Amino acid sequence: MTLTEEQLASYRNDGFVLLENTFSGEEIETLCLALAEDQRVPGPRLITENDGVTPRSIYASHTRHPVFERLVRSERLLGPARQIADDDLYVHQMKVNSKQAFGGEEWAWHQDYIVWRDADNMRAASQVNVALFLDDVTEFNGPVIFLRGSHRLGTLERAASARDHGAGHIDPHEYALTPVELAGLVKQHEMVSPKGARGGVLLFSPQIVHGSGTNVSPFARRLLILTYNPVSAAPTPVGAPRPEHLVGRDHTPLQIDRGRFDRL
Ligand code: 6CS
Ligand code: FE
Repeated sequence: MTLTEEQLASYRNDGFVLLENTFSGEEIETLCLALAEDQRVPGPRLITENDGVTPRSIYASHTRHPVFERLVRSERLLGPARQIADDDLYVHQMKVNSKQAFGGEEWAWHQDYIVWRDADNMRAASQVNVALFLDDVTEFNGPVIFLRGSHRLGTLERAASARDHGAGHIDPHEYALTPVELAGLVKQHEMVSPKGARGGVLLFSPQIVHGSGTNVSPFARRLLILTYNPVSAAPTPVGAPRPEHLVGRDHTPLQIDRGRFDRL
């Protein structure tokens, strides 16, 4: 799996690129079974919706389940990320954001890097986000919306109060852009939501402005998001680091795995 010059140019210019039909339906089934098992065990890594029970996010499944441990090394995810970063990578963070049918809640407009900078002392926006569609993504089930090219604006600073966070997962609403900011940004950066069948892979910049709406459709939208970071750019925490399920501590360079996930 090698990105073409056009795909690399899209990532650099737009801040994202979609690679359709990268994993088969059987492979996605395998991953979803593993996800269901992992989600059954409660713990701080499992974030719920406001009802307190419905899964919203689960972090670091690759540290608990062999299928995900292999997935983060998959040539189809790690390969393109290494091409973009041009460096050895480790997993900074892995999560599955599950937007349930009939009510999976929104993710406020935000950039990712500023959160890791403030919470984890990440010194550069050198990460590559690699998202895998575990469900078909349509205009109906709350797709991620990007502001095309907004990663080139760099870090959009937030008010100091936004940094007043605890030691856990930080929901984007704590770092949300204001309506006035958004209204200004969309004049230069059009809204676009990459959609496609389950098994698609979406690479996106840690600096791109993104958000997503409520899922009012009868179809779930589970999105696995891996954040790779160059080994040479691993952060050194100031004070107590956040828990390991949020900030990967294993900085060993990942080796490519060319295997598939349909036969275990
Ligand atoms: O707490 C975190 O690390 C997560 N929070 C946000 C808003 N973005 C990055 C990351 O997934
Ligand atoms: Fe995000």
